[in-house]
Amino acid sequence: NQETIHMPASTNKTLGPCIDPPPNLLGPLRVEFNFKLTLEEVRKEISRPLQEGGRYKPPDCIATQKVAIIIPFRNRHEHLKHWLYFLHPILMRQQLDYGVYVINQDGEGVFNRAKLMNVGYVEALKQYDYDCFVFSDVDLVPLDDRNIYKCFDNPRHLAVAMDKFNFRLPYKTYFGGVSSLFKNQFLKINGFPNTYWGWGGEDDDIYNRIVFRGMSISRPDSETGRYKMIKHNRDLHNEANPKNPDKLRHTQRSMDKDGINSLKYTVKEIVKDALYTFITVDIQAPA
Ligand code: UDH
Ligand code: NGS
Repeated sequence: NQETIHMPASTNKTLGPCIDPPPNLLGPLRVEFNFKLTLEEVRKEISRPLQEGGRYKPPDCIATQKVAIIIPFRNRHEHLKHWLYFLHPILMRQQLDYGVYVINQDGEGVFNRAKLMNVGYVEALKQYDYDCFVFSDVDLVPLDDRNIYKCFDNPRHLAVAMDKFNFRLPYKTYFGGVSSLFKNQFLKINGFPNTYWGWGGEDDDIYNRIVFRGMSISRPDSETGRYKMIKHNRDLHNEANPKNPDKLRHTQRSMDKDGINSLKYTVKEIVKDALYTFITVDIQAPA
């Protein structure tokens, strides 16, 4: 004698945890960078499920991680528009509880990618209790949505098969492009170096830090980890710095004093767009 209890779905408000893998992924994606939409049109098309500042939570399950996506930035608005257009739908399908933080270097001084990413870590934590940090160049779009923008048991390198490297790693210890670290993994390596001005080497320094702290690198396979890069010329004020390669010989010694514990900057402005939080910072760049 069985009793059936009928409960209308709408009254059952308790959400369960999101399941792994997310059920609505598409796998390989078609990505072309030639669309003519304006940023306003991109906003109209994709901002509806988002909260102000480019924040999202899956509506029907509880995500297991809170993910801050940090983009080091200056003067790449066209790339940012494409990144937002392609990434938001992917991140939503991945059922992430996430926010997008664009860290914009103020002024015309020498660019510093790793220092901007440190700033992103600190500023994102002021907004929400994030436990995972994904660091992404503005010009990289994944070609497979099974490459999940979350954190793993070891620091993760996500951009393992970029088109510009013929869909392979350029070298075994490459850690550039897109990576993710749990908060505790990031703190274990004292964050990223602040002293790599200009182009080159800061990603190798981060790799060294991870190894020196006894961790290894987690990676997707080379099918899942495919990326397309938006083609561009070298930026102004981000020349290859010939001093940077040499600094890599000293990571083990320098990492305890150059990192999140020595970070100094000032916030000039925080703007919450529908699709992202845009934080302009003075990082005391040399002229
Ligand atoms: N970035 C900016 N603005 C800059 C410099 C760098 O936003 O002025 C950010 C952006 O997120 C970019 C990332 O830093 O994706 C990495 O910088 P990068 O794109 O300059 O590095 P990459 O190795 O290119 O991709 C180096 C120059 C390649 C010239 C190739 C000419 N065909
Ligand atoms: C290495 C750089 C890395 C860089 C990688 C790929 O030589 O920062 O090339 O560069 N290391 C040093 O300069 C010490 S790329 O082919 O994308 O221009 O990420």
